[in-house]
Amino acid sequence: MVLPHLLPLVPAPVTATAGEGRMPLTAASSVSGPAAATAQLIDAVARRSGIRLSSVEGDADIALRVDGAVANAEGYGLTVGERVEVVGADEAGLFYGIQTLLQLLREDEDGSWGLLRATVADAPRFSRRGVMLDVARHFFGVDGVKKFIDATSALKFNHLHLHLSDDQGWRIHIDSWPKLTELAATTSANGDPGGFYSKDDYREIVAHAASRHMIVIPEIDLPGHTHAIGVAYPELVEAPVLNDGLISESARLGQPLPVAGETYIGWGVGHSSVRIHEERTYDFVRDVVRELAEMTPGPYIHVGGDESLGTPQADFDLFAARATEIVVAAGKTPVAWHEMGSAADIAEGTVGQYWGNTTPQGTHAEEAAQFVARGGALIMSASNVAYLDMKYTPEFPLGLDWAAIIDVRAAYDWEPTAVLDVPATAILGVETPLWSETTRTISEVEQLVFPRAAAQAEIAWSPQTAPERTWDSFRARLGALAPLWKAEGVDFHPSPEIPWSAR
Ligand code: TNX
Repeated sequence: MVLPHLLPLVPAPVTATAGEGRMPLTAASSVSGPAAATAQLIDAVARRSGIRLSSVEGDADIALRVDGAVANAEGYGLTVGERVEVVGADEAGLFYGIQTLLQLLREDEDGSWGLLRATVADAPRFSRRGVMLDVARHFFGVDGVKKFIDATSALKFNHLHLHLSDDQGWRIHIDSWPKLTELAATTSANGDPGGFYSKDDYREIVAHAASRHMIVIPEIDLPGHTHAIGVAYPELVEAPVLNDGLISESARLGQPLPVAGETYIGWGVGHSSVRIHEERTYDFVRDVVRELAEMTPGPYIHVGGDESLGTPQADFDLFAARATEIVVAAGKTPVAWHEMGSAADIAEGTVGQYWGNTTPQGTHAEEAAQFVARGGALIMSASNVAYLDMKYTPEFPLGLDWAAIIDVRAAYDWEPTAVLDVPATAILGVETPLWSETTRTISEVEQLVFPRAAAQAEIAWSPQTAPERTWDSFRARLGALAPLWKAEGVDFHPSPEIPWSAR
């Protein structure tokens, strides 16, 4: 279905009115405004169209500016008439206005370029619009992560959660515990090559994210998902607990079982735990959190807490209280997967990340509610809709299927405030995670992430009641992103649910 007057914008803006025709864009077109924003626009237009806009002072065809009088944080106004004006409420707002402008840039049948005439006023529904990249199961280098930042920030995501450690590898250099990256970073899941970020690498990622208005949230997964720590420092980690599920799943997949002190390359979960009653464990956590805090300008440090099946509940409770307190003492806000809500004494203000089903199972909803009761809030990552590592179809070559098969429509069709029985104000927003058991390259990551991340971007950004918040509208608008992704070399999955456009 073609909707002629539908502006091809994802996520849908608060208000957008299409004007008549296009404003031509040529090599003679000029742009003025703040240096960073101007340079980003010029480069993106050049990558897409080959046209290199000239940067001028004063009167320009495209005027970019920041004006504090525009009300909403991260908001912007945009008009394309005879000229273009993009006004951000702040620098982030200007950046998002530019992303919208780039979606209005279209190629004509004769190969000429123009900007669709439009008037847009926009601001986000949720201040938290996150993506997660698991760099532990498979490692992705700095350039790959930067590309991931570019493509997700273009959809107006503003947080990047990096899952920096898991059973299969430790991915960030820590000066006070150097064997982590010396001994526990060389391999990935399936025995694939590993890797790690030096502190400079990490700072480079943080700076690149900041230039795209994304806050990095580093995660060290504790007290479970810690087998790799024991490869480097055996005294910190208990012997693996081999539960029946792990044994049968490993046999089914033909994967080895974890062996204490040896690199683990399978996909099993729930077998590892740090030693809860050794003070040295807390020296370790304190040092790691301190070093992470020093190089992380964002306010959060994520301490994991998921699937600690090998940690007795009383020990888990004790650990959760101490680990979240250590983060607070380092001057940061702790974030944890929702299971940490099973512990009575998590630090006040800890943010929970809900990864259960949209119909909560077992004790998941209670655990999530505990964060709110302790003065914290929640990030919604419902696994049966927002997990980017689930397959699109049962036959899709990449991804897992334990939470659901998630086609684009299923990814689009959920409401983050309707999952848990907590006040709507306790929901900070959405995070959509990519776990990397099956993805070895950024290109494979992109096939799972795009287009479904665009569905989560719209859920997180667009007003719930906007007229364009329908599947029919979304799929038509989404299809128009194909030429943008092609220009940026994003290896999106051309799902047959979507009418992909050529230009
Ligand atoms: C569950 S979701 C996990 C991860 C796996 C993922 C695979 C969560 C907090 N833990 O350890 O990678 O499933 O989909």
